[in-house]
Amino acid sequence: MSANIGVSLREHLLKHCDRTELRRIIYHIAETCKYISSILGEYNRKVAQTHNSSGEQQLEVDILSNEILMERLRRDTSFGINEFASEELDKLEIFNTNSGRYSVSCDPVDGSSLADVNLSIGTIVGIYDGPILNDRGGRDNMVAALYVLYGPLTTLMYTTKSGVHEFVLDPTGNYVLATENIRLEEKGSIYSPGGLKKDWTREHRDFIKTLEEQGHKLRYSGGLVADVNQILLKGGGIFTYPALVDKPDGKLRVYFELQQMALLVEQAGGLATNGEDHILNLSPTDIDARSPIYLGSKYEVNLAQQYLEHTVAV
Ligand code: AFP
Repeated sequence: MSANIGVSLREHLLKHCDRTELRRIIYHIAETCKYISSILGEYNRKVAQTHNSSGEQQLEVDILSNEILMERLRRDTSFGINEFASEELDKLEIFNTNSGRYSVSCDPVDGSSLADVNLSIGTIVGIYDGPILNDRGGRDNMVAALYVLYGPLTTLMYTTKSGVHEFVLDPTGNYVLATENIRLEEKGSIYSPGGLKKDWTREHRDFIKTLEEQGHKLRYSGGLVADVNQILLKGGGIFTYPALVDKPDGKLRVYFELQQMALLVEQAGGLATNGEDHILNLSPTDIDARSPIYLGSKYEVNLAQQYLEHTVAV
């Protein structure tokens, strides 16, 4: 991991992405997130009278951010985007661009319920070469993943499968490279547990107990982007939102949150599984599919797997 000051996002993309259309899509999304960042303060306490396809209460900022992202991508057909999927939409949108090569799947503002208490939230985006729903699984289907974290700083983390790189939005409104080629340690020192303890399975509870006995510190904000960002920048650890006794698929969505985070973490030398299989091997047919997630350093993810498969040496 190294700091490489002064490099712009446009320059970095030219070096790390040889696909012109893909570079333009990433840059356009990064620019759009600047605008989303500017409206968060105004709309962060306004509750909409609607619910998303998962039945969750929507906030004004969810709807507005989705509209901004979708319409700015739909308008410029030169990007060659065919499908657009969002956690805030009931169904997948087809942009009717016959030459459309790429698809975009996103959570426009993840963690929006934290906005009213000024905790960090983020936009999560995955870019696919072809349709989002197919039998290829995310590792082959996705060509880029990024998130923008709206915190004390606005930062952007991206990969086009040639490493993971962090940019900071500077006071002049430019994304400037802050950290290049982020790598996770084999074993970290923090964990994000996810879900209510009373709803954990025995295997998950035993796993978390072992992490605590080994001295891992609990770090959990309730915002996926901030919690994963901490693991990427603090050298490792594990984020988990497990299968719960009443929700065997957990809470988080495969296509809007988990594939993107899995690609970033794998590119940083980590692992992302549902406790049995790699997240990027999954190819559910339901765009709203959920999955348990164990994501982060290899030691912790593999240890979780041993507990979940009852193979841990006690
Ligand atoms: P919201 O988008 O409804 O705030 O949920 C955030 C989230 O989807 C994800 O960002 C967190 O990791 C997870 O939910 C936290 O869930 P719990 O509140 O159940 O811990």
